Amino acid sequence: MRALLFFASLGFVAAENGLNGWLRYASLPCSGQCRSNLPSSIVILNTTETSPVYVAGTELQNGLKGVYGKRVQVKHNKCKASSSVVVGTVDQYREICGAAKGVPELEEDGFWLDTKGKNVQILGQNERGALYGTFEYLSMLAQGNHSKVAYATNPSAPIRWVNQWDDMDGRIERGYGGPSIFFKDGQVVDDLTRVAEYARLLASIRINAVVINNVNANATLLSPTNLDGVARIADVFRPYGVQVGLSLNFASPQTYGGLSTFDPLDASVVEWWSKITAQVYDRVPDMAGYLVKADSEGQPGPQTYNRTLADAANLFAKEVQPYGGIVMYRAFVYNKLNESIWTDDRANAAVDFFKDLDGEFDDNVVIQIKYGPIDFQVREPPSPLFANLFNTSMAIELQVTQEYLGQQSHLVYVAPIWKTILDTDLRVDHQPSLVRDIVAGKRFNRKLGGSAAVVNVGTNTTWLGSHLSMSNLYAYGRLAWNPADDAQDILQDWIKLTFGLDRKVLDTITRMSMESWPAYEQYSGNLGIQTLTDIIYTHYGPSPASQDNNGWGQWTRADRDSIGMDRTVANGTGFSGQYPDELAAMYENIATTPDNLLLWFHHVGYTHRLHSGKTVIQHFYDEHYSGAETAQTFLTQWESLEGKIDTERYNHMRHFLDYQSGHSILWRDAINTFYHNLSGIPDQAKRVGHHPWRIEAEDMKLEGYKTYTVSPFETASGSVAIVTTSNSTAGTASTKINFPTGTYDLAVNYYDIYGGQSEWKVYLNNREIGQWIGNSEDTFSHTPSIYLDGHSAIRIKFRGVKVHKGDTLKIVGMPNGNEPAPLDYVALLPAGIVD
Ligand code: GCW
Repeated sequence: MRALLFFASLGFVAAENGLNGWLRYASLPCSGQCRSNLPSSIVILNTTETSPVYVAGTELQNGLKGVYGKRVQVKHNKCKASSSVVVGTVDQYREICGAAKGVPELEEDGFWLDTKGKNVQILGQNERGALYGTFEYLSMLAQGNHSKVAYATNPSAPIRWVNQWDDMDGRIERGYGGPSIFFKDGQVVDDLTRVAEYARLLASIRINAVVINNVNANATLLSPTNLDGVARIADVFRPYGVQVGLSLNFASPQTYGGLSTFDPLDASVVEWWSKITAQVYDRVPDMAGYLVKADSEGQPGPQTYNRTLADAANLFAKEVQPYGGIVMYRAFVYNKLNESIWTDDRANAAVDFFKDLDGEFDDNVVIQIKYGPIDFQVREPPSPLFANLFNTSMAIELQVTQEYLGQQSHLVYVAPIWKTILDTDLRVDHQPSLVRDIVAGKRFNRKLGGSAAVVNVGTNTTWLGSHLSMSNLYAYGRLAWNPADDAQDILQDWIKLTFGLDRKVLDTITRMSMESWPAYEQYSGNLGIQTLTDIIYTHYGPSPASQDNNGWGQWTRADRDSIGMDRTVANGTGFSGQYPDELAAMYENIATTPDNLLLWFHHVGYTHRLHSGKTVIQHFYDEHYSGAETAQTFLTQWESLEGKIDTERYNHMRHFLDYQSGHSILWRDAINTFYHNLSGIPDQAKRVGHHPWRIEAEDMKLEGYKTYTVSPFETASGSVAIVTTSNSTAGTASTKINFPTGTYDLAVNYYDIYGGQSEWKVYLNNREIGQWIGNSEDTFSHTPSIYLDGHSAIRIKFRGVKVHKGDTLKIVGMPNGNEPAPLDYVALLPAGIVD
């Protein structure tokens, strides 16, 4: 008996690999009233196995069995008097069961959920809605919520899409969860099991379409064999109510079709696209539409022929229109610029390119606009294009994949960023004009509108690369349906579904997640300066200098005295004037610009005083310390959940959060060192450049190791690291410890580069106290680097090491492949010190 109880109490922490995401249907206790509330049969009003309503029945059966251990029969097309759950469309219900009393008029994809009556009623406006309602009901049950409710809910907007940036070779651009679930070696994969599982996750958050290939599109997707593959993919998504869309390469008629031109107004080009479109719809009659990135970042477009972006969009719009398809045309169009021209500004591009075309797009064209004017940065104001198109449909583009936000190796709950954008009132014509109402089509009376998020799930069982990053996908779906929802409420539903109902688990993950974006902003780029990452290479670790002196236009214009983009009308790029009057006036003036966007809009001296009273430079220093300090607590907060979360997911996240705690220190030091060096202004708190508990590797006694000057310099402590002198024999770095006798955490900063897996061992007086392998390219999600830099820098920690003054510390590094066992420094940290 005791043994049984023991196992029963452990039941909820059985190992899990993340594959089921938030749809785990983990077992919950249920007796008495709870049991009698459970339906004893499921009535499904459609017998076609590939229909969403049928799928809903199977899902309900699995859910009731998983959560409450109750096996329930599915009955088709037989309305029962009581104690059943009925799923179908309102029309099916009327036809088979009679009047649908009390059910209000529903909008497309909307549903009615009633748990008050004798039967639970889940009725959709269409089949998709019925499936959404089923997932809603199951979400309640899985959260132990048995309340009696009766309500209808409708989507805020018809477009609730996801984009995948999957390449035909199976790689995913900016994907951190492994290779594609769709493509491999130029073709659609045979086994679509993971596609079905993705479809299920998407349906549960009410996503109605997925664009399966990269916007940097490869025309070979249009080959007959690959279109057959697309048809197979669409067949897998269809039962879940998810339509498939395709990204197009604008030059396809020429590069793939063999025509001499891809001019959108040329008759042969139009005809070519007609044929292709017919071939697509022949195989996928409900294809959602096309997504087009053109004239951007090297992608071909209409500008080659001096045609407008509207000419291009309308070409496709006319092709898909007879089939009911739409064209998502991306506003991410910009040219390379010259930084020495003070008035040049990439942020201006979208409005410059699109404003004058307002009203020229066909009705089934939707302009897909990234939330900010640059590119998914840690802080941006909303794109002013939202306030400049009145006769054109729009959708907001968000990014679930954390390209500029730690690439899933850092915990960053992104929904609060999206909320700051969606909830901004742009005051068009001095009237309330929330971004969320504009993109939903409500503000300017557009039928189409909504959102698209770049998701980039891969074949990893965590989908995105890390378990906690799945909150971002879940939140995206919830906000696409109702952008007025609260980011923390959404998060908490996700936590309960993903990790169970334990109060401490809920409170802890809530706190960590809600603190995560603010902390990341603090250590990666504050005051609106953007994510100070390496924009030329991996977009991951720190490299503030990479922003400037190139044509990409993500400039900071930092010099020794001052920093920031002057985007004023009076003296700068004029960007602030792209907003409606009230916002334009606010951003034009330093005094009324919020501190968190100061350097986005203004170029100021490092000693300029913020509203907070601090100087810009001191604010930088302080924020970086504060953000990194918060990131240390993510690890300890998570560790407080040991035993409350299954071992597999617990260990995985512990590994990631441990890494983040170290990498946040790297960020802190790199950014602070960089601006300290540039400005020459000391940190009032004397932290920057002072590391009393560190021993630099280059100061140790080296055998088989040599010094190496790291670039960018700020990504090594003291700008120098050490590497082995040969790529096949071990190097040794040793030193006598001069710190007081005591117990320390020993931190070692090293570099783990792509192309080798070195091994390091640490000894204290010849006693081994720890070892590790440079295999982070296999164990973490972010893009690896082949250099010693801010991406490859890692900190590993050995806790509670007893040290006597005068002990000898020795690190032996065995190089492997291209990786010369690099070391930066060692820190001996007394309790409570983060150096
Ligand atoms: O920021 C850039 C990304 C590119 C991406 C592009 C886009 C798909 O770094 O990888 O290309 O945005 O959104 O088109």
